[in-house]
Amino acid sequence: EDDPRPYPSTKRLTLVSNRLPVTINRSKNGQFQYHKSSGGLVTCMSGLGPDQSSNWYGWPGSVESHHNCKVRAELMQDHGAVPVFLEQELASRHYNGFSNSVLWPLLHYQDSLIAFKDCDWQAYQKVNRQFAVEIAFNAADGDTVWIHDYHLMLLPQMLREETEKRGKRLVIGFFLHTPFPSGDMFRILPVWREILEGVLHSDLIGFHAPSYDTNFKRTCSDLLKLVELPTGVQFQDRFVRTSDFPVGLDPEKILDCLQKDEVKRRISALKEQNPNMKYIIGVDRVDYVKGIPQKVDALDLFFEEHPEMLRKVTIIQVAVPSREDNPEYRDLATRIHQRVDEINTKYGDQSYQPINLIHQSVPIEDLLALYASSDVCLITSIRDGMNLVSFEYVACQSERRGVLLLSEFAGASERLAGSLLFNPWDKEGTAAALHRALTMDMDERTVNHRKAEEFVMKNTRYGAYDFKYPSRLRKLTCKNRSAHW
Ligand code: GDG
Repeated sequence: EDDPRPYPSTKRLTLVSNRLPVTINRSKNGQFQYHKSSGGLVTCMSGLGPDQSSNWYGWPGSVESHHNCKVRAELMQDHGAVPVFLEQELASRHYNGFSNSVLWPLLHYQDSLIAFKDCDWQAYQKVNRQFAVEIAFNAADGDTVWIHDYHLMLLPQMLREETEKRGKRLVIGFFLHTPFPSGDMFRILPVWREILEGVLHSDLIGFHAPSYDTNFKRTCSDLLKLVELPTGVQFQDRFVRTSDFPVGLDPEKILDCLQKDEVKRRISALKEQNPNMKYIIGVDRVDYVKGIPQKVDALDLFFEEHPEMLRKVTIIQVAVPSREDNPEYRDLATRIHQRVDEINTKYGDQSYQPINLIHQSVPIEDLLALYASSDVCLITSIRDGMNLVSFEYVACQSERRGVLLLSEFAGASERLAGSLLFNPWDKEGTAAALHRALTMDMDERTVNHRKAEEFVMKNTRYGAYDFKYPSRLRKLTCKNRSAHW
């Protein structure tokens, strides 16, 4: 790993993700406005310093083509972002089609939701090729390119093809933000070979959890008959390193924000509103992988079994709208509303609603005040690559030392010692875990909180990115150079 041979490196890091971390809106007078997007990928990458993230490629969303030049200039100048403009139908087939209706359910073990269409697969290939052509055109020999997530699994291969044509050599890393399933699941995909080989053109492939890394290597050896080693797989004439690199937060940013007067005011307001109420917080995108219906069913059972908890416990569930172009997601939102209404009617009245559903995105100040004021955080993901909400809750709990109730199907469960793990498919077990969390004494909560906090505070951008990822990417790939290039 410490190969001393020099290799060309411009020390330039290019990030690539399907969406840029910036959302574009138009003001009433027609001006373009740029806002930081929210979501897991943006949260975990926002710790990168400006020097390193100065070059980020991605789709900026739909922009009328005659504005492309202006938007490109503004994005590049003010946000270090390089837009890859996609034609609308192509973008939709790539994103709503193959990415979110095939790969997303596949990678999260939801085989009944996979809707494979050849036209979407064609669009996926075209979009990956367009990214490859645009990045290859601008890349310098020796650049490091760090590709993110399941929308761009063909990009490592296509980028090699496009750069080799131009006589350039890149160091390519790929990070998957979702789980990687077992080979038996993965082989459902009619184009499993193309996707696996596409990503295997990386130098280093990263996952959130050791189990995803193991699944990936085992899938490569079972389906492609590659030689599997503890540190990676042999593919064609190169050794591809694979490992787990758990993402982290920037806890200092969160702690600073908690000190803001407006956040403190919100925390006091919540306390004054109802001093004896215990709060359970849930923060999820409205996505079937987050297990919100399972959560609501378990809450129903919990109140049925523990009527003494009524009026003493309130659940605040932030349900952030997501992928609303997809009917599956719209139906899910409707079902959640219906079930929450049923429960509030069954157990509540005008003065008390056990579940407070906030079906919108909330400002970060409100979110942090909610985390800090809650006695329990309930995460019921039926599958989740990592789950950063669990980290954020822990970071906000140094005083209250609330209980993190975490699904064993979230990648975070392999990291956060001190959390209370449960199976979200087991309604009785979930309700029992909830009761245990709400009645746990301070001593036990303190011990548990410290264990989880240790990981969240150490596994920061400094540990995970500045040192571990890009520099390892550069180092680990030295040895491949003679063989591959
Ligand atoms: C994917 C993977 C993996 C949420 N609501 C609001 C808001 N958020 C922020 C949270 C958190 C982020 O969004 C959600 O991150 P998660 O990791 O929990 O979930 P996904 O969005 O599904 O992320 C996941 C992640 O990528 C990173 O690799 O962990 O497994 O599915 O930071 O705070 N932020 C604001 N308002 C909201 O209403 N401001």
